[in-house]
Amino acid sequence: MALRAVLICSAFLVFCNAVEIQHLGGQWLLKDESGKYKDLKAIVPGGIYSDLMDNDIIENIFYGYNDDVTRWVPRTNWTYYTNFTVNEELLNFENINIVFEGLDTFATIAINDVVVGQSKNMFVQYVFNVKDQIQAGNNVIEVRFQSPVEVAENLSAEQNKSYNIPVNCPPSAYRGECHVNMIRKMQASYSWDWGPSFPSVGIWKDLYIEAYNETAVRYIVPDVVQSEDNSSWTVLVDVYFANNAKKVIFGKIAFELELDSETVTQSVTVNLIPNGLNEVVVHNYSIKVDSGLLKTWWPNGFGAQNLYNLTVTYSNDEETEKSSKTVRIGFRTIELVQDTLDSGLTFYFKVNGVPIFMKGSNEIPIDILPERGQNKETIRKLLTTASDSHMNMLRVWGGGVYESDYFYDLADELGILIWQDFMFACSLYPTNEEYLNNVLDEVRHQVKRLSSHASIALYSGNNENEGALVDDWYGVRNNFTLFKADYVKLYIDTIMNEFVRLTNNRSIFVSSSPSNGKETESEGYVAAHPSSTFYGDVHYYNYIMDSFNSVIFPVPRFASEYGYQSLPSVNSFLTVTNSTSDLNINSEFMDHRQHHPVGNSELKSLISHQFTLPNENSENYYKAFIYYSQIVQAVSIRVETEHYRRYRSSLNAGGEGYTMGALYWQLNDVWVAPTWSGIDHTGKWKMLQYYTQEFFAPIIITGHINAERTLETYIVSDLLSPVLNVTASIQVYNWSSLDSILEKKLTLDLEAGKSHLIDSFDIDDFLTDAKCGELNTARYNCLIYLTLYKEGIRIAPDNFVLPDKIKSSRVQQPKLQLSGVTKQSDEGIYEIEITTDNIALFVWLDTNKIKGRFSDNGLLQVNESRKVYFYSEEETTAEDLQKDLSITNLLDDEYVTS
Ligand code: BMA
Repeated sequence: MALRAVLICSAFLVFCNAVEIQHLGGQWLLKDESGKYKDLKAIVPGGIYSDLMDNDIIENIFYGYNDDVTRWVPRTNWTYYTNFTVNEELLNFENINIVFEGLDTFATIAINDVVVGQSKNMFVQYVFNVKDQIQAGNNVIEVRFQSPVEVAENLSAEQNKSYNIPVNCPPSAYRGECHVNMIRKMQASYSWDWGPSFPSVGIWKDLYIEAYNETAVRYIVPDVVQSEDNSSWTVLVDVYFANNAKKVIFGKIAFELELDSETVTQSVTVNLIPNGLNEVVVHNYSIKVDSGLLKTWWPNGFGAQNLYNLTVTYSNDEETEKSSKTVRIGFRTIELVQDTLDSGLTFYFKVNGVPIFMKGSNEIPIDILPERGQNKETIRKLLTTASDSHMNMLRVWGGGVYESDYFYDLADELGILIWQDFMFACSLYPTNEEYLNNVLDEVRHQVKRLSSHASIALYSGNNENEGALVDDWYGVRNNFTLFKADYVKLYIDTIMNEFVRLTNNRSIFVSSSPSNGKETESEGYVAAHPSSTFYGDVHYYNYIMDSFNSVIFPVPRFASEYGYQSLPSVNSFLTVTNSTSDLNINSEFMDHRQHHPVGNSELKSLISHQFTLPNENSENYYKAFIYYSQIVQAVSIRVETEHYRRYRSSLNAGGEGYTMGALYWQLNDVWVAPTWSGIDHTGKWKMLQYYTQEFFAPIIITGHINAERTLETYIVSDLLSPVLNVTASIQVYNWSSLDSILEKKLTLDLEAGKSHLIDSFDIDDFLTDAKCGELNTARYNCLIYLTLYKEGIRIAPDNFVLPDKIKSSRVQQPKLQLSGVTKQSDEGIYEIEITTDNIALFVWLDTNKIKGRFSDNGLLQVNESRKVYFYSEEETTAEDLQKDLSITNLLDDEYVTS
């Protein structure tokens, strides 16, 4: 165990200048209640599954059917224990606490066999006074966890004495545990439609002893406000302090704000006593700074992410004790604009006064095991992928966890705005006093912890719970009044009111996602149609209709969720099974991993709209299915996202439009399985993630065929300035040739932040004129290809429109080749040349062993030669890479076997 004191206050020192912190993490021991397991090695912070895997008591839980095999783990009561020593000096402090940054979830903490505290919420920071229990020399600490599965069952039985609160158990396809809505723990840890059931227990974040005489700075909650004439900013700071035994804190607080070339320093003398909520706080301390001393913070793609340190230091009257904390702040304004339209209200974000279209995705927990969700490398990889893919917003979805400080720090640095849900999802929830007080503790800790981050744009009360109530997902219509009252009690009276008390900022809180925003409020917080396209945000899923056809998609103000499933690649699956027969969509294994009820048959039906699947008995069926599933996902989300982007500047005849956000479902994965993710659990990009880089590009050229068979071509620019004199080209290719047969060129100016309809014409007439064939068959023979250039430089990704379904189109088999691999740089970049003798569709490059990713993938190749780059994550050579590479396309023999 690491015994580290930050600064030891010694009796020999005149000035004891720090609160003493003694970390208790490191090597601990673990036992179960029955005595079967004892003195197992455990790592703290950590969690039960990681420790049991390390001790070889369970196998890799992510492999095979091990989620089923390990169901006993969370049904057992586990105890973590260790010894630690403290020195005499520490005991001299007037206040000695043990602080747990995260306990998952139901723990009783004993020091030297005396119970010092209990926990019941994994999202709360627990501080227990241990002054009377701790002794000089050796101490024993035990953290005794109760089975969360049993606690949830007991709480549900208790609740049922008054009335039942669904969801009780998840659908059987989830293979999960019941009653997670009774407890404050990662809701998805009991299973989800994309994830396994691993209800962990453990000390999942840091723990330490802290000792001080007066106080310690706990939280800094700044609010950054710009003056009306933009000439200055005021930072209004709330500082929260640790309580002390005397209940009075005297001293001085110094504020230090490090700007570009100078540091603003101010201080105030305080005399504080806890308020009625047992908080010690200095409210609204104001620091005014001239705008010339700093640069504003911008979201990714709009400017730099300038961040500044704000340090708050407490010192007691005699200056013998000090406690400091630093947060990084950004100077930016964020407004959620809900202005009146003829029908409904707008719903968009203005950052620094500029309307910004939000492009991004929904983040599910970094890992299903919360301790592994702290892994900085995983977080960095995920968030840099998001920023490299032009994302400017991620939604931290309400069934997971409030992520780590590192996650939000990186979001600040990368300019990724965060839509932060409170952790309630797809269920009804209790509202008894104990439960609500528990939620209040959570809101207080999390809002104070997160609010300094420049990236946080919006908080939402829950995921889909308003919709679930109104659309009666759980069959409670007869009790609607009761559950509506409960809904308001939890999300409005408790969460929202506390949020507003802490932040004084009602405007960045919506009660649910989806919701109708202000309209929901005026309907008493449970609107008649929470998914209305005229207000707020919308979640939209359609697994029935042909998803390559944009006319099926709604026209909302803001699309905060939409998605399609696909399967991870063959190699990713082979990390969790060694049998390729398991990879067949009809296998028992695939059924086990597919948690979305009827998901596999929906996948088949979505694929069959566009493709003819190979014979189910052919040996390559599983490969074809995996590949087709990724194409369908990538193209569908491209079509849907471009549809939303096209609507940023216009309304349709029904008054729908001014769409200002597209966050697809879902960014990442927690196991290898059929899910909605763009990045699989091994970190490998599916075709979708490659497409994301293109459909979220700052400028896109995009076309679609509407219900009247009119081809409409648009250019959408998110840029803050106009782009003059660009050349758009609409070309027609016959499927049988690399030479375009018609080209229509348009020269135009692009306005800033606007979607422009640049041309529209009857697609069948156009293709007939291009000599693709007779009026009623021309669409099978040709393809539309779109490019956008300025002064000879491509300024938007090339794009295409399919005039008909792929299975009806006369796509020809190309001779596709990997013609060469050359090393480009010592940073592991390799250039790959691909040649073809005909148009090649969905060209997919893959490596067998070497880890890395390509610059582009899933390509439509209309040129004889094309260059793609490989960014290797490991040492290799051009020769080895060439041997390891594979290339495939839609009409590869592997996929056309019958
Ligand atoms: C949404 C989400 C999740 C779910 C996803 C896919 O509704 O909020 O609950 O995983 O759909 O079904």
